[in-house]
Amino acid sequence: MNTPFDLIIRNARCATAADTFTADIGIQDGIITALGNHLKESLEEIDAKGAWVTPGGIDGHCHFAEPSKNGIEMADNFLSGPRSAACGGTTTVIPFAVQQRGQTLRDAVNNYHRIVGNNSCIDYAFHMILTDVNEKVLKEELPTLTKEGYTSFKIYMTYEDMKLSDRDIINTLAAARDNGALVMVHAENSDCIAWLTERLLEAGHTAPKYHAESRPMLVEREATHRAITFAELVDVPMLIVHVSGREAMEQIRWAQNKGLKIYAETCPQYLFLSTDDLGGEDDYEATKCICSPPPRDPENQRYIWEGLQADTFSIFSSDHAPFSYADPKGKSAHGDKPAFNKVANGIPGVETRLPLLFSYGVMTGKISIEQFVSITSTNVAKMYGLYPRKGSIAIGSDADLVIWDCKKSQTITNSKLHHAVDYTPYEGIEVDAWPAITLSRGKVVWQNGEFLGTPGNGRFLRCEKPEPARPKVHSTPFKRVQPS
Ligand code: DUC
Ligand code: ZN
Ligand code: ZN
Repeated sequence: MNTPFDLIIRNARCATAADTFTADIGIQDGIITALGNHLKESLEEIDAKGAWVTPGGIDGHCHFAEPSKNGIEMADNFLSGPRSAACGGTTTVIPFAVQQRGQTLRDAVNNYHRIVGNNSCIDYAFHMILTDVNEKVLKEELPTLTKEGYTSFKIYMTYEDMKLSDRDIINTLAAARDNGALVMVHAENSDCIAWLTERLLEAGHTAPKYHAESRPMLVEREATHRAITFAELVDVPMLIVHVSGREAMEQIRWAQNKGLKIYAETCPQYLFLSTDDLGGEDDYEATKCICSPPPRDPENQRYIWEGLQADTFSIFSSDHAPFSYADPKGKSAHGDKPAFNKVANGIPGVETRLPLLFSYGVMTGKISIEQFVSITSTNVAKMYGLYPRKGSIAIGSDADLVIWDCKKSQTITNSKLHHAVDYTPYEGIEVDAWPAITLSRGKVVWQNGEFLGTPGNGRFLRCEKPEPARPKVHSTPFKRVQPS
């Protein structure tokens, strides 16, 4: 006999970006085909017993297996990265196909598809990183690739081998506008960083803590404002990625209040790590927390929370950039006491992103569960043209779902994670929520602490044109955050 469903999740306390409701979720062929009470007949059932069920997380900013540079290699490939994501409740990842200077975008994208191979256990799309925006790239390749489903392009304002000139940024924004693509900006002032780095090294300051001194908030604030100015000039929406603190947020709010479509992303490291984690004078193990922009002070952490509460940030991503600590191709590529400017930039976090935010955001009442769903899934799907296939609990959406266990506390420790990195910067932090079950298109990929996914089951997603919701306009001035 044909049953209407392959799977029913019963008694689900569903949370979407808009509301919460209790329902049975009927799934067929990997798609949600019914929401209702007392659904009948299914091949399989899972009783959620009133636990929260959210759309699977979409990590709109993570790096896996980017081609090696200067002998440095990422620890995670497309087996371990998506596996780790799934174990932490993420069901779609959007890593970056990087264009090397002199390379065509087509070559970069084909190369990255080869690297992914048939390995991902969850669905994935690509952003592209643009480093060489010649006429052919902007006039021919970007338009063609946008039509093929690569609709978001990251650009850098720093790093010698990646950064674009102001003129190139303006040209790129204009090409994005003409093709309905989205530009994601890494906003830090390159020359200020170079000038500060030179002086710190001359003074013999090489320890990881000087990484933060070489990239103070003002370098991010200036570049953020400059990028916003270019977007206003060209009249195009833009996303500022990995925003780390108040001064950059102020620029973003200023732009949003002017009615500009400036979107912002923040990441767990700006809530859960601080300059203290970059260690003392001779603490080289603190390379584990070197990322850019760097973690800031506790006051900035509080502003980032405030920005999440006030919807200044549309999305919350991991910026998972996996370099092992003890690996001669990772953080230790320049020995065990590397100068801060030689350390591979980035930290892992694809698996811990959702449990950290659920525990310290939703369970403490700092943000609502609807906000949690928005910034970790729904808004990400809208930002990158994957909505409503992804990012919702709705009839017709893919059955990418997380059933949450909020009943037991656990301590984050690297040995329990599923990435290939030899550490987590969040070691020792207690969390009160973790996915009990993660489903990717109706198939269980994580349950009872066990990875059950199948490499190769993940599909490549062609993104439609981005359609982010308008940023919120703040009628009240920036709220002063009190020290806690
Ligand atoms: N920017 C990123 O987005 N990720 C890792 C390092 C960096 O600078
Ligand atoms: Zn960046
Ligand atoms: Zn990144």
